Amino acid sequence: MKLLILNGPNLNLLGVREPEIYGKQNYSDLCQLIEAHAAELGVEVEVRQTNHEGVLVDWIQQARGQFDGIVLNPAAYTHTSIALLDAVAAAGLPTVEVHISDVRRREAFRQISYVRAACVATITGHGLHGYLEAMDVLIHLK
Ligand code: CA2
Repeated sequence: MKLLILNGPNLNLLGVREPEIYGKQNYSDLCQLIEAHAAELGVEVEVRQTNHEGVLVDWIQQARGQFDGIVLNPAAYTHTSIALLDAVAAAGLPTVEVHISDVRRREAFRQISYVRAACVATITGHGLHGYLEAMDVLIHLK
């Protein structure tokens, strides 16, 4: 089994600013946590981050036939992007939406998630551990 972990804009800044919202661990720590969990689960994993919406769309399209599931933190594009919703729906791969912070307890504009409609689950507010929980969800689907 091979999982694709996708991160949207500004998540490369983890640990650099706003530790009260996103924690003190940085993006490299996140990658290491994911890779260690993948090794425990005995699955392959690829972790990517981009600041560009179209790049996320390209990666989701290309995942079909290459990966068995996607963990997606679209960051701010969660709240704006119908293109990502369409890409996830078209890819036909089980996709779990993850948010580090608890978006349900934040601003009104963060209450909308377009991509959620095409996802098999959403994990929000569990910090970096949410990515590991999302991987667990995907491996138990098969
Ligand atoms: O809680 C999450 O994971 C979010 O997807 C993070 C996004 C935010 O727009 C979503 O509403 C919720 C923001 C990612 C930016 O991350 C930063 C981390 C450290 C410093 C600055 C930004």
